[in-house]
Amino acid sequence: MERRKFIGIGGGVVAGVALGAAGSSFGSGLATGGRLSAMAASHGLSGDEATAALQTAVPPGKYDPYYMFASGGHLGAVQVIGVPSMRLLKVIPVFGRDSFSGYGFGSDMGDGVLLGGSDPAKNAPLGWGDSHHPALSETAGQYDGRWLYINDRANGRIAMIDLADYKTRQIIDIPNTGSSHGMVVTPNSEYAQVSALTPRPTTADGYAPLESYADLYRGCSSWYHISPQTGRLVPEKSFQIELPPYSQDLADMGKLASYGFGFINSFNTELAVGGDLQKKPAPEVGATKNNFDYLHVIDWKQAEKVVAAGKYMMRNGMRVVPLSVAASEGILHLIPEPRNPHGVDVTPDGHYIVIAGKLDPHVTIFSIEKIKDAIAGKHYQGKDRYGVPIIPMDAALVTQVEVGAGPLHTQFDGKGNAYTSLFIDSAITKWTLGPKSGVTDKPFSFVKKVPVHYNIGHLAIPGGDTVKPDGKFMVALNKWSLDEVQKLGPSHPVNLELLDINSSSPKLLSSTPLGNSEPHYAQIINTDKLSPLKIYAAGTDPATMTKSQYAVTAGQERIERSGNVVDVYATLMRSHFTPDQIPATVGDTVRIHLTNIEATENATHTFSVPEYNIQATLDPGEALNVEFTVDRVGSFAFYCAQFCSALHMEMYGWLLVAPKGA
Ligand code: RUQ
Ligand code: CUA
Repeated sequence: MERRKFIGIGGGVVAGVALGAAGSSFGSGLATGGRLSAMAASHGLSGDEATAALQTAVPPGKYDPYYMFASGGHLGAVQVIGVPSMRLLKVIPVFGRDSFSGYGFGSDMGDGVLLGGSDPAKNAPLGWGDSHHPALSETAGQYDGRWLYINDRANGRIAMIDLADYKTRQIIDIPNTGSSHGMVVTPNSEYAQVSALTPRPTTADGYAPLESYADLYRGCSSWYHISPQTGRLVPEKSFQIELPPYSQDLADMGKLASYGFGFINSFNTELAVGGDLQKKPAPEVGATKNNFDYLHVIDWKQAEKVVAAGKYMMRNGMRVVPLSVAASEGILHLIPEPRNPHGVDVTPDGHYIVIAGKLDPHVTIFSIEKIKDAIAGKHYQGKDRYGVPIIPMDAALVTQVEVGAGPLHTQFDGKGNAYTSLFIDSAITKWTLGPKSGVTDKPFSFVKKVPVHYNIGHLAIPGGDTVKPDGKFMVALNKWSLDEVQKLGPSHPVNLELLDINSSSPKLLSSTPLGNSEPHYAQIINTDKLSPLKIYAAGTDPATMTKSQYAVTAGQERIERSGNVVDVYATLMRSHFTPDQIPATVGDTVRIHLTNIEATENATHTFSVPEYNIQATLDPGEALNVEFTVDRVGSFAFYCAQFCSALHMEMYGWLLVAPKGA
């Protein structure tokens, strides 16, 4: 198959002219343009390709100005990628174990977080998740660089990552939610909203035959209160809104003009449940019969009031606003939207709500002013079967823009333009916003379609879903990397394409096949906004970010025995564990309280015990606990797996498990 041709790749001939032009923006270094041209020519690079390489270069000792926080699909992680270099800088384990960071291999931090997100009635702890939509915390509608939230598509969970140390701090298994999809944070991080994807029975045991789908299954929108101090999710201050059993898909929060509202797309207003063996339509057939599905408009400020007034019920420990209350109290309204849409995205000013058609070549644009007028005037076309008022599409509609086949997601550049990804066309369409966004010349018009590689899903612009996008770069997150890589066996990586959108015509800069799982969605933040720790304060327990009661300093190391419990207070420091001998008797419970007493950046050590499946990683200043039963007699050489010093090989000690009575 021939590789697609990208725009901007001209005749394939090195044009000294192009490099000369780039020279003006890259300063004196390119005074040697002749030499660079010769080098580009010897690499077979066109002028555009050579210019693009220079635009994405981050030389040694210099940093990327942006970080992309990308999800990791069924790897269950978050991936941090530098922009424009597109280097993978960090993988933060979230829903799955990770031996490199010692997450889920015996230390209390990872194990505790993973257990917290596992329903004990299920197969605890859950060992994997499908991380989908990362949402950075926001202040006044802009990323503030403090925390990151992400949902687990598979198990209906939500996680919180602290950007002080880039570690997962909390996972919650969301009650009354099977799988989840839409995940988004409100403009001042009041709430993290997660919408369920597949409705779930409201029965006590979570089971109901599909014949009772319409009556017993319900959708769910969860509003998790975020502690303004710690960023933690506080279930006691949170609530859920019961929704009709339409499959609620993506969500976005209103901002500025639409602050206080949330918007969730849906599909399957047909209430199809499959049944192919009984010759009933498969879900994808049954769920695409109607010409329209419903945009759900949620007034979350009103929901807060209704919850405060006690008009909720408790269901599995959560305060739930019943569907009938949501309908009668003005919390929930529906607006018809072209069938089976996918993304819903609110413009930076909050005036327009953009719905990507997926099966329709248009984006459909609603106005918050029109929606508010319709609600105020009770301008309804009726109610759905659950009594939820329906605003006529005409009453909310501003216009539709034809963008191409398979529109999925839209991001904004802060200069009055929108960019919509097209899954089927493998392209991105640039179009203009309308008068309320300051565009009076050719409002809502198609500007151009830019081809990208195969099957783009999401796209990401720095701050592209905030009130202040920084429209310099755009990343296309492509599902396939066919023809971009070779000789890797039958499974191919996903592919990220970086485009320059600073000039009027988007230009491809680089293609980065990523040897990891699918970055489903991503948000890109200016690194100026991030202020992580360099090292932990001495003896910090990362679970609480306070001093661990078990932390010790040099000289305080000891072993205490009481019955068959052995407490070991240990330190790690280049290149030694103290104590370096841990005697025990088979059957003992060993509790090892580890403190990395380094105060040097980057001086990470691990405590790795062979055969016991224990792997704890401790960053400078960190304190962790490892507890296990020594059920095997033997001499086990525990060691540090992180290459930390010239005497790293010597950084080991002995766990001596003697037979009983020895
Ligand atoms: S959705 S590829 Cu899971 Cu973000 Cu549109
Ligand atoms: Cu510490 Cu190697």
